[in-house]
Amino acid sequence: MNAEKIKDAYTFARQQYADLSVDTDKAIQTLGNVSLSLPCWQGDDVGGFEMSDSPSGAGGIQATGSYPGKARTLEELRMDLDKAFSLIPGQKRLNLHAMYGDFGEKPVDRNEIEPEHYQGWIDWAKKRDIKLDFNATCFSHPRAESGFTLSSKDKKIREFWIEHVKRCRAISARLGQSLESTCIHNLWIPDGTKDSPVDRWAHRALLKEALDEIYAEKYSSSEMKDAVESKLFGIGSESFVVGSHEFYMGYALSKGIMLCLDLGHYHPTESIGDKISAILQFSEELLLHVSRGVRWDSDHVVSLNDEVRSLSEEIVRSNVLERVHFALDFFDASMNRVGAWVIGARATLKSVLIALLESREKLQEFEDSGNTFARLALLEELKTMPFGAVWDYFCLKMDVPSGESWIEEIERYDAEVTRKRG
Ligand code: RNT
Ligand code: ZN
Repeated sequence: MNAEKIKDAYTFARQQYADLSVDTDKAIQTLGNVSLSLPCWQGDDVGGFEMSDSPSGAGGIQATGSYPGKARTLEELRMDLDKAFSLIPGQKRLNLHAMYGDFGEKPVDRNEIEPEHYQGWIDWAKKRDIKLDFNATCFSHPRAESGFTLSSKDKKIREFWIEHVKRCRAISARLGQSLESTCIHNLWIPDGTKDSPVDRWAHRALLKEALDEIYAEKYSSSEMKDAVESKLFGIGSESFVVGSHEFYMGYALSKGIMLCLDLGHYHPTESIGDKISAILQFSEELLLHVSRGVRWDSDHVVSLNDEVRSLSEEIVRSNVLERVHFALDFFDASMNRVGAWVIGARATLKSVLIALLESREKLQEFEDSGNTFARLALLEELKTMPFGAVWDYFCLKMDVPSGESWIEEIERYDAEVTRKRG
């Protein structure tokens, strides 16, 4: 579609929304300030660039599929990210994992990483006005093989991982300081067991103790903020996960740090949207891992489904857009990896836009007067309003392709770049 047609369609849509007292210009402006943190690990199947051959798979972190062309080096990963970012509207953030440092030719173990190993990322990000977030990597490592890291009964193993996470927090502070944007450090550990243990208590007590040691060091919130991510189960940790939702909810609230809710980490019928207005009564901020759970996999590429829509609706309706941090979390090795980033990011942003285009005043009126029929009827009508025209206009304004025109850009990149990697 050419620019003129996009503008015409937008003019028409703007009027339709205005009739319902919705200001589309304002929605677009708000959407332009939303930033999503893109998962670097989607670019190479959660491989990382360490010089050692580490086992993968702990806690369900295993990408499946063999689509050709994954990034094999830092340079290739950055190049792929440049391509993805060029097709995603809005503010740019990248979520790094510790194993993606620039380690040169020698092995650097997880308890030896330094801020210097991420200087290349800082330089790269600065040039592009991209902000960075960070994650400790407590999996795909011989010392995670037992299924326990921070909650291991082996003191040496525990200390090794405590040291790693402490360093990750210091690195996060450096990233935030250098790029003048608070870096969110998220902690997810794979700890758990396949079968039911008789001693859940000891592992949780050990995890609590380890976390206390890790978070004892304070950093300025303008440099970094902490989040902890729970999980219901993983492959190989079906019966017991040490860092469960209750565990981390208690921990985060008692320490004043953020909870991270991953959409794939709950019971399938549990609504993550519903949790927003509950948790944020007690916590200042929240980190989200926008993902798509399918059966036992919690990390399919995000699509604009009911879960994601209700999540964004609840965030907008609760008026907490500024207190919520969106990160995407998925890894799919069965399709073009760069395209997967773009699909997930555009889907998430669309969900926010749809929520911003809700006819809030009218719905509230109906609800307050007990008119549940009219509330449901209007919600149903809103579903077929022309939000696509608003989205296309937003993309045009942000100078990224609208509609489906970006698909061929990915196909071209696939043929000309990634497929040639062999
Ligand atoms: C795992 C968690 C975690 C990871 C990333 C790679 O179940 O969701 O967030 O996906 O850290
Ligand atoms: Zn996650």
